[in-house]
Amino acid sequence: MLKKVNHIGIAVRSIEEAKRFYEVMGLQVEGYEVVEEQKVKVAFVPVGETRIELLEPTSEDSPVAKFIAKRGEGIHHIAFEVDDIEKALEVLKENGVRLIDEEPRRGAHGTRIAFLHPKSTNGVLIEICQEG
Ligand code: CMX
Repeated sequence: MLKKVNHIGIAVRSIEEAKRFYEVMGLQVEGYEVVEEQKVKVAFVPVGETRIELLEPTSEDSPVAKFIAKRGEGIHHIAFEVDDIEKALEVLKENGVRLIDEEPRRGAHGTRIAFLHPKSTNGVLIEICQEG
């Protein structure tokens, strides 16, 4: 069902400040996009066949701002890529995994995404995503 880790989301106060570290490591920060409905600005840092996704809140009531206020900057979620997100959600639900999103929503760069509840996933926010 899962193809690969599509990206690892890291909550940061400022992408502009955070990106220096990745550039020092020889990586390129690209793909800036504001996902308005989730109140986040994202940027991608490709590395091998996966990516780091930097997440910066666009307002104080952004879920990512709340995450940073509660826990500080750090790993926010891990996104697994699937071919068929509806099927993946169906299988997860059938097997008792609690879903935050029953239906896929829009993610960055034309992806369709859904979050699983951290209570079902050992405290880690897991995203399921489908490209295109
Ligand atoms: N890590 C661990 N636990 C988390 C968490 C995180 N990053 N985010 C939320 N939780 C926990 C909460 O503490 C809460 O726990 P309790 O029920 O024990 O209080 C529970 O999960 C539910 O959280 P919530 O905020 O009450 O639930 P919502 O339905 O309001 O929102 C979520 C959940 C994950 C969608 C939201 O918090 C969030 O992070 N939204 C931003 C998502 C994002 O990163 N979007 C950009 C994606 C772009 C892309 O990848 O393409």
